Parts: sequence; C-alpha cells; structure tokens
Amino acid sequence: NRIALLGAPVEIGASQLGTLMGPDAMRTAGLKPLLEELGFAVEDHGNLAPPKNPMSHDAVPANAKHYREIQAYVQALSAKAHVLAASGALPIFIGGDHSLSMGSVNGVARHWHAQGRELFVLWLDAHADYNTPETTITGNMHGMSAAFLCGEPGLDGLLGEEPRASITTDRLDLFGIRSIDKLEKELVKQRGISLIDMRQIDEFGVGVLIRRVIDRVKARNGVLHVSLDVDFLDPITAPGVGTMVHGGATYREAHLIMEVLHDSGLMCSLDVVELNPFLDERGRTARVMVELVGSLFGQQITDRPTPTNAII
Ligand code: DIR
Ligand code: MN
Ligand code: MN
Ligand code: MN
Repeated sequence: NRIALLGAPVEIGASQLGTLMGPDAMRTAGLKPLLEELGFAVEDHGNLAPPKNPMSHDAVPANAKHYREIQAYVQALSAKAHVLAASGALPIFIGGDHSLSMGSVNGVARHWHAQGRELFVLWLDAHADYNTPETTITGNMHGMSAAFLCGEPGLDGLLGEEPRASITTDRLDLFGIRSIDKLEKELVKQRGISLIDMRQIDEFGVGVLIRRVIDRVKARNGVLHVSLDVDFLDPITAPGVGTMVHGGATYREAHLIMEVLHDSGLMCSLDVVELNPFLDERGRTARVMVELVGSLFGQQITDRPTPTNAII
C-alpha cells in the first residue's frame, strides 16, 4: 500500500506555458495528506529535473516542437518510472503537459512486460493525442503521446538508449474525446483503436462504458495505467487548463469513473496532466483533481461497493 508521487514539470509540449507549476499546485491542494488519510504510505520523490547533459544523435523530426528538450526529459522520466514501478509502489506522475506520458507509460509498460503482464492504457482526455509529426497541425508534442506509445512512426529515435515498450493498439482506450484533428481521426480509425467520444457518453453513460474498458483488461489479466488529462473534464468544473473544450465530463461523471476504477483493483499507475495553475481560479482545478485522485484511491461517499453484477 505504497504510493510514489513524482512531479514531472514539463510545459513545452503544450502551446500555453504554465503546466510547469502543476505538480506543486497538486501538493498545495493536499494530495499527499488525502492519500495518507486513505491509508497509503506516500513517498514524495519531488519533481524530476531535466537531465543536465542530454546527448542525442538522432535527426530532429520536422513538426515536433522542442523535440530535443522533450526527448531528454522523456528518457529520464521513462527510466525513473521503471524504477518506481519496480519498487512495488504505485506511481503517480503529476504533470506537466501530456508529453510526459511518453516517458511515464513507457517506463511502467517496460516493468510490467518483464513481469509477464500486459499494460493497458486508459486515456481520459478531450483529445485523442494520436498525432504523429506527419499528421500534426500544431507541432505540439503533447498531441502525439498516445500515438508514440502505440509505436506510430515519426518519433522513432525519441527514447535513445532507453528501451522502448510500446503498447499494442488494442490496449489503448481513448475516453471522453471531443476534439480530434482530421488526419488524426483517420489514423485512429485505421488502427481500430477504441474511442469513446462524448456522444457515446451522453447516450450510454460513463458507468456502462468504463466497465467495458475494465472487463477487457480483466479478461486478459492485464494491469491498467490511467492517464488523466485535466481537459477530460468540462471547463466549468476544471478551468485551469490551456486547452479548454466545451462539453466535457461533469464532476460526478468523472468521480464515478474514478470510483469504479478503484473498485476494479486493476490500476497500477496514474498520470495527472495538463493542470495549468497559471490559468486556474484560486486553485479550484487543482482541488478538483486532488478530489478525483481521492476517489481513484478509495474515497467513497458511503461504503456502497460497485455491484458485481452491474447491468451492462
Ligand atoms: C491538437 C490538440 N490535437 C494538437 N491536442 C491537445 O495539438 O495536436 N491538446 N493534446 O491538449
Ligand atoms: Mn492530452
Ligand atoms: Mn523491471
Ligand atoms: Mn487534452
């Protein structure tokens, strides 16, 4: 019952600066004491600094802004993520923009692969983050992380000497999507990736849809990494984010997902990304994110468990 917190203050993967302050805002909002109250031993590993003498010899791809800096950071984070996962603690990576997941998920996937367990990834986000340098419109690398993790071409030298542990496209669930670029959409479709958009959520509800994700992981004896982008939530609930998209998950929809995920017992690691305290309203979004993490780690309204024979 150990949790390892690691701040990953990277901001150059996004167009708006400010996610650098995300990890500290989550700390100020009380992340550690809340997890301790829920019964966990929490080690805070501080914020991972960018490597001092990064060295890479691969060619810099076109249309990938700040490639060198992000490359160095992703390599360092992947190595650290691997160590944390192997330590037996459950790592929480606090961002930072979503480019950090290229490192956190890679490192964690590498660990579980060595254990003979497959890592599944639940991507809670307004965006698919499934661009490649070829499809991107903005060149922002936080829009490429899911694609990179699935082994899409275009960022092949990113990890350098750090071993790559790609996840197969059938182990990724994009969830909450409502903003996707044209070529990105085509690529996701071509790959047959599971994509739950907001319309499906409106029509069927998050309770049913999240159980489908969980059942698939369970059926294959997998473990689940949750990558939670702040913009998964509606901007009314979570305004502290650089890429607001209307029509996102409500406060309670998000909590229900967290509660059901907790009860599944499948989560092995977590990213909380894109929190931008510079754009926040007096720490409100940071607090919302901490509350969501609370539900993910067992905070409940009453002690009513998830029904085992839920109607699906
Ligand atoms: C857009 C926006 N699809 C891009 N992406 C993200 O820049 O590739 N915004 N991730 O948060
Ligand atoms: Mn994202
Ligand atoms: Mn290992
Ligand atoms: Mn997003």
